[in-house]
Amino acid sequence: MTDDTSPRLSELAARMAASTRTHERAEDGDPDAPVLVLGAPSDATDTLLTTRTDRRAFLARASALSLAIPGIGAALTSCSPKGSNVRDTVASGAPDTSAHTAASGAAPHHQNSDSKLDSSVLKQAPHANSSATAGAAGSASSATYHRYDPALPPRQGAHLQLHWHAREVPLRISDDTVVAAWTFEGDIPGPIVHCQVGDTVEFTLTNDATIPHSMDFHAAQVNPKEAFRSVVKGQSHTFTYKPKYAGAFLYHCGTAPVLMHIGSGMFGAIIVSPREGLAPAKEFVLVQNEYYLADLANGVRASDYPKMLNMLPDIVCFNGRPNQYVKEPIKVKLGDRVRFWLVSAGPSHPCNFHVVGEQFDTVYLGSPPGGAIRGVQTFSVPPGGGMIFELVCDVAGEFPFVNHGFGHGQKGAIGFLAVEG
Ligand SMILES: [Cu+2]
Repeated sequence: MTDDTSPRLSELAARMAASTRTHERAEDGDPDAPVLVLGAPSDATDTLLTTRTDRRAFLARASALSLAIPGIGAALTSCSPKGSNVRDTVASGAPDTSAHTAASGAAPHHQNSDSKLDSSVLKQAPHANSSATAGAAGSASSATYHRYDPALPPRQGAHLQLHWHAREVPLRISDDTVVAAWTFEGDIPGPIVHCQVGDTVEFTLTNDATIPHSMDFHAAQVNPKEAFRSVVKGQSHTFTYKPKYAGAFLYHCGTAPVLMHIGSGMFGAIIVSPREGLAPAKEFVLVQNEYYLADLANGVRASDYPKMLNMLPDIVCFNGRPNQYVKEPIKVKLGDRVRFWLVSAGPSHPCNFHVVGEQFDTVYLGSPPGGAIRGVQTFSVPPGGGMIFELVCDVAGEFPFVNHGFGHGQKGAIGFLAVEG
């Protein structure tokens, strides 16, 4: 949903980024060398990311950018798992597709992308220079658009066993845009998870991608160094938790730089219903995110890390596709109670949620059914947060739901709630 005739914020952002960056050519040298540093402009290096090779090198090493994000590296430095609820595979060959792939007798082999250990893995990897861009470009033309179903799926049992794969895919998010996506399970957002307070969530991540990835569930209370550790290509990692509070929670890849991993598509929602239940309603899940995209190359637009740092997105949208619920509205009946479980994935901006022509009779800031506030016009959900918005459709019509920060609404964070009489 882009307008090619008007000035693009992305171009302005790219110019700003170009004026504030210098690069050190790392593709033939030490993979530990920074590929992005802030400093004085340099004519010789401004073109460094303009070729396919350089973009691939940039993306392949994006996970080694801890130099650009102090603190994150330390937070995610690997350690040996000792918790009884965590286990890993250690095989470094083909991806293990088994849901239970612990190899308890072997030596642990854990990596984080920002650690020296992970850098050495990247150095040894046979496809260390490949990336989402390279993998996605080959089949970009065959990427077909599909609407992301916003309906809250039924609760998936008291003991969820989820085995997901981190994958790099070309993903068509609109008629004219295919992004080089880093994903959970091949889509943006990843699958919607629905459980109840006290259920057991047993989660396994297998990494099919070249660079390390990980999983951070905001619904969990666990030791992040163990549960949320990075997983290198071909390995699997399992952890288990029981959600303590009800709510709409973000999950995301936590591998450094987290900005790059969330910004490239590795996020989604886990909905935790309260044991006591809520009023009957038509229930939908909306996850807002931003895209920061490089220029078109080989049919796809890769993620643009300098743009992410500048926080000027090209697209802001619900459930991964700009304006998708304008094209195909969310339909309900007159008299229905509608419940939106809304999560802001960011990576950097909130969702100021509003329904034009309506008011929320109930908004839960967290842990429904307690703590409800009434008669709300707009409420801001911070990046990394989730809230629940309810309204009763007592008037027929087509009601736009928007990010009322209209710069972001204009970039795609808008849809229609069609109330049919
Ligand atoms: Cu990741």
